[in-house]
Amino acid sequence: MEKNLEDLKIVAEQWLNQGTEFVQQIPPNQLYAAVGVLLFTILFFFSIRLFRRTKSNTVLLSGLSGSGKTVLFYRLRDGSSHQGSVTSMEPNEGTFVLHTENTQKTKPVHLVDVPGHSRLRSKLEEYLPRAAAIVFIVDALEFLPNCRAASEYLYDILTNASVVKNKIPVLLCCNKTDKITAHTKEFIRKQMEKEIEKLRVSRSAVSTADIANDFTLGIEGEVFSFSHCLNKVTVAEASGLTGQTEQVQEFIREYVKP
Ligand SMILES: Nc1nc2c(ncn2[C@@H]2O[C@H](COP(=O)(O)OP(=O)(O)OP(=O)(O)O)[C@@H](O)[C@H]2O)c(=O)[nH]1
Ligand SMILES: [Mg+2]
Repeated sequence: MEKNLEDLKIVAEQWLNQGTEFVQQIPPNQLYAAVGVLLFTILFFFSIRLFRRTKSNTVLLSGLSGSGKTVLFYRLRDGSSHQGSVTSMEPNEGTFVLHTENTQKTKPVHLVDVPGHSRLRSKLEEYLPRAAAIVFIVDALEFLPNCRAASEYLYDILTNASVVKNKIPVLLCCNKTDKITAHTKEFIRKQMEKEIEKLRVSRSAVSTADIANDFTLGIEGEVFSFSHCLNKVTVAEASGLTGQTEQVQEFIREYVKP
């Protein structure tokens, strides 16, 4: 046993000597280069890990005033049907695990309910650069009178520089589908595409003077469709009031991963 250990020691020493000799033979330049490459690779993998860890978990709830953002916010947080009804004057934010999740595996979501009042819209721009995803809420009951205003708001979001550059996914959420008079998501999608097409034509006519919209939308020469957007736009139905929020939760979970 002891002899074996001695032999092993001798072999190890021989290897060590051979190793040092080999290193001494290499020109110093090559040695520095090799060490440099090694360090660079290690740093590179570390930075990738760091980047992954700091991936945003911010999801924005936006949409016109009265579309149901605040009700949906509390529904996702607590599962309760907190009555909205008063217009929000401040963004409502919170970091929590969606109330239906089992808390062990899932990453908490930083949810921000941005007021829809036109004077408070600028708040949205502060949050857009950090957003991982946007839920754009539309009132499916009172849709037609609000169609133009909602489309304009969505147009501004879809042409915002950070939304386009970061390809932030957008969920077009048709809310209040608990009432039978609510319009279907297909109808809402088509109407909004038509309205955005009109906006696109009228705004490109004044494009050189218009600096508010950073990017042009859709494919030139083709009628606008959400599928032309660089970022993914999906359509869903929900009711914050009665708690049918599965599609919204599914969307959030897709973009806020542990
Ligand atoms: N039927 C029905 N009504 C809803 C639903 N969600 C919200 N509402 C009603 O719509 C109204 C506005 O809801 P809020 O959540 O306050 O709207 P908001 O989007 O936060 O509005 P602002 O804060 O002004 O931007 C309230 O009277 C709610 O009761 C829903 O799913 N179904
Ligand atoms: Mg509100």
